[in-house]
Amino acid sequence: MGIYSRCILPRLIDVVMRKESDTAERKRLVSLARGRVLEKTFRLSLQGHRRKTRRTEMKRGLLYVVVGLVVAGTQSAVFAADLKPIHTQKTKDVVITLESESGQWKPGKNDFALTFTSAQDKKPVDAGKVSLSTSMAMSGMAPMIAGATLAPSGPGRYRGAIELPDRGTRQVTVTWDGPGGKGSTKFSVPVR
Ligand SMILES: [Cu+2]
Repeated sequence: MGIYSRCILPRLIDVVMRKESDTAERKRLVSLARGRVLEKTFRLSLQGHRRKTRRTEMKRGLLYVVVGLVVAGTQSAVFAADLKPIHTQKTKDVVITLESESGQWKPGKNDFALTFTSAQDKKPVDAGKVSLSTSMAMSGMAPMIAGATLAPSGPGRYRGAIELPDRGTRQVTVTWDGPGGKGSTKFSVPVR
């Protein structure tokens, strides 16, 4: 977690995302931004903003909102046996099902499960190292990106959690690399 969730994420939600009227100002500042302190210093003077951004090492113009969560082992109690599908993605070799208790993603923290089954015989597939990331295009700023690291929780089954700061459709990318093969696929999921 750290600085992103403590400082940047709340600011992003309060300052940037709920104020459509600030679009022009936001664009101006984003073009001056050199890094991650952009949102923290949003309300300070431009002078202060420049001084602070100069200290950062990230590239000019980049604004990252990256929240990676590893929740292996700590969330098993959260899940009941019954999960509802959010999305089913068929690829050539595997069928991937994204599930959660409610069957949909909402703003905030979302626990979810991913299952991999063979497209041929419907058996669980050991997908090895699995990752899931989401991005959302935002006007006037760099895309919002959030990622989750997944932990195995049974044959062909993985669990993770992701923090999604706001509503809107996410482009979801799932990648896997295991004895059953490797691959990646994209689909979209609404957050509502
Ligand atoms: Cu967003």
